[in-house]
Amino acid sequence: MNLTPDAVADYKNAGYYMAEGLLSSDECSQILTRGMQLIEPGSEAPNRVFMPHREDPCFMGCFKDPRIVEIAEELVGGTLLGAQTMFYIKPAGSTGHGWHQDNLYLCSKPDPCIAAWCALEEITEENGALRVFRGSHQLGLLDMVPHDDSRFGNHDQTVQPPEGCEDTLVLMRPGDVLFFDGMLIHGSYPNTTSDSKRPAYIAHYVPESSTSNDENYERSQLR
Ligand SMILES: O=C(O)CCC(=O)C(=O)O
Repeated sequence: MNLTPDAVADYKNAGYYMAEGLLSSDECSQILTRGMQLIEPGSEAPNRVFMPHREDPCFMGCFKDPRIVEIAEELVGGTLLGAQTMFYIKPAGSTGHGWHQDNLYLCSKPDPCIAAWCALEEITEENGALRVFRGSHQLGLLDMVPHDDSRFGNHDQTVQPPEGCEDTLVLMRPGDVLFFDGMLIHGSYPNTTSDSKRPAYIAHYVPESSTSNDENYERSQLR
């Protein structure tokens, strides 16, 4: 067991849990170096590499990393399968990521996916830290609606965050991993720095007992 019953109860209540310093700074540097080698030169920012574990052993190691998988399994209370990985940079000046719920895409039913969002460098308000709406995972899947918020220039539609769910800024140190429920409303504002790439490694897992959208995502054994 890695987590206390209180930590699991708080996750159920809030929809997220932060594991501080789960990865070492050497591991973060290695993942960042490999991720940057996979980014296509000259492609538009923000920039995501989907499923890097399919071509890179370092990312496969992260996908199956027992430290990440075991915490995610304790939080959901059951065995998980691996669904996807992503390497995500949001370079200086990039727009944000509109409010959304990941389970809209992964379609894991009856229980949602869980995300593990790993900070590879310092994540600050200025470079566009994640923001989560505490407790919003309890509201079910909400409609995506058109918006005119220029901060989310890359995305046509967002969820309208409901009142009563605290808008929470998630500041992270390299190696911190934020686990969050696939129904949690989250996103981020632009990177207003002049020099930070705000790099992250993100993985999604689905309960073995749930069905999911396996056309676009995997259902991979993790052991
Ligand atoms: O990293 C971000 O700013 C948002 C990432 C995200 O929400 C996602 O990929 O689902």
